[in-house]
Amino acid sequence: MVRHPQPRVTGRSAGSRRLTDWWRASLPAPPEALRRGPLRPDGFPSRARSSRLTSQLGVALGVTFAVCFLTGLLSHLALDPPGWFGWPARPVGLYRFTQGLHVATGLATVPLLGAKLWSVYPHLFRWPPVRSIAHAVERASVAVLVAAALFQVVGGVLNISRWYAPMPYFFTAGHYWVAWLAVGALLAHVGVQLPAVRAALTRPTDEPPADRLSRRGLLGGVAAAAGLVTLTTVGQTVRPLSGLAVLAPRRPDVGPQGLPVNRTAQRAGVAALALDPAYRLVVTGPAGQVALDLAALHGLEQHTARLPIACVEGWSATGRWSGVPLRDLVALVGGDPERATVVVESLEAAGRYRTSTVGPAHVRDPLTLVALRLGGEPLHLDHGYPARLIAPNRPGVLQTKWLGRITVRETP
Ligand code: HEM
Ligand SMILES: Nc1nc2c(c(=O)[nH]1)N[C@H]1C(S)=C(S)[C@@H](COP(=O)(O)O)O[C@H]1N2
Ligand SMILES: [Mo]
Repeated sequence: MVRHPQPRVTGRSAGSRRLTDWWRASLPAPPEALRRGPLRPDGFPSRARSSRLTSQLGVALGVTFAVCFLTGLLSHLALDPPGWFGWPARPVGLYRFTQGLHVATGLATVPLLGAKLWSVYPHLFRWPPVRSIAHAVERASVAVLVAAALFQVVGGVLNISRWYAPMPYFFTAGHYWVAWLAVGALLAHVGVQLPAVRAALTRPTDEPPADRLSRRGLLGGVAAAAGLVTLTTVGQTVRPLSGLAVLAPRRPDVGPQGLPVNRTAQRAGVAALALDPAYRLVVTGPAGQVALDLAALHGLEQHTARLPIACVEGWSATGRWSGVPLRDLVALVGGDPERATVVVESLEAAGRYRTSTVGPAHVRDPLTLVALRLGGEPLHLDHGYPARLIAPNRPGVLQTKWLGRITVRETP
C-alpha cells in the first residue's frame, strides 16, 4: 500500500470543480503500456513515503539552495564587481570560506535532491495530470524547478571534476542564469506548498509506529549520506581533513611546492617566455614605464604574506608568498597607491585568465604582492614563475600567474 500526499480538494471553487469533472470525464485513461514496471505510482512502493517526509526533505533543500544561491551570488559579484559593489580585501579568507561553503553545500544537496525526487515519484502518475489552470501553472513551475535543480547540481559536479565536455555552454554563465530560474521557481513552489508543509510538520502524525520508524530510518540514511559526501570532499578546502578527501577532485597539499596547480605552464603555453633570460616585467603608470628584470625585482624591498589560493571550484590552500607589494610598484611609476586601479596581464597569449583587474581596496592592501617566491623558494614554473599576483580575499581565477605587464589606471 502506497501512501502519498493526496491532492487537496478544499477551497476550490465550484467552477474549477466542474472543469475538473469535465476534464476527467473527457480524458481517456492513460494507455496500459505507459503504466507498467516502474511507470506506476506504486512502482517503488515504500512505507517511508509521506507528506511529512517530503516536507522535511523540502525544508532541508530550501536551506541548501538558499546557501548555494547567496554564496554563488557573492562569487559572481567578487569575480567581476559592478560599480555599486566593493569586494573587500579583508578578511583574508572570506572568499575561501564562501566558495568552499558553496561547493560543500552543493555536494551535500546531491543525496537530498535524490531522496526528494524519490519521495514525490508517485505524483508523476497522477491522473488527470492537471486539474485546473492554476494547477497546470503550479505543475509547470515544479517542472522548471526540478529541471533547474538537476542542471545546477549536475553542472556543478561536472565543473569541479573538470569534465567540461558534457557542457556545451559556458559553465559560469549557464549556472548563473539558471540559478535565478531555480530560485524563482523555488519561491513559487514554497509559496504554494507552505500551508501543506506546515500542516504536515505540525499536526500530530497519524503514521502507524512502524511507518514512523521507516520514515525516520530513511531520513537518517539521507542525513548520513549527505554527511559522508561532505566528509569525503570538504578536505579539499579544510586542510586537517585533507586525508579523508577521497571523493574530492583536489587535495590542498598535492602539487609542486605542496600546493595544487590549476593550469600548468605547459598547458598555458608560457614555458618558453617565462624561462627566457630576456624576461622583463613592464610596469606603466602616470610617470612613465619601467621594464624590470628579475634582478631588479629581487632588488626591491621584499615582503612575505601567508595567503590562500581559493579556487572558484571550491578547493583552497594556504602558501607563504614573498615578493614586492603591488602598491610599491604603483608608486614606482607615479601612481597613487591609495586610489589606483591596476590591470595585470600574463605572458599567456590567450585564455580567459590571462588578465585581471585589481581594484583600489586590493591595490592599497600591503598584503597584495607581485610574488616571486613560495615557501621561501623561487616560484615553481606552474605556480607562475617568474612573478604572479597574490592578493588577500581574491578568487583564485584572479590570482594571475606569469605576469608580463602591469598598468596603473586612475580609478574611475
Ligand atoms: C553540486 C552542486 C553545485 C556545485 C558543485 C556548484 C559549483 C559552483 C562553482 C564551481 C561555481 C564557480 C563557477 C565559476 O566561477 O567558474 C559556482 C558558482 C555559482 N553557483 Fe554553484 N554549484 C552548485 C549548486 C548551485 C546551486 C543549487 C545554485 C543556486 C540555486 C548555485 C548558484 C551559483 C551561482 C549564482 C554562482 C555564481 C556564478 C557566476 O559567477 O556567475 N550553485 N557554483
Ligand atoms: N595566467 C593565468 N593565471 C592563472 C590561471 C591561468 O589559467 N592563467 N589560473 C587561475 C586559477 S583558476 C587559479 S585557481 C589559480 C591557481 O593557482 P596555482 O595554479 O598556483 O595553484 O591561478 C589562477 N591564475
Ligand atoms: Mo581556479
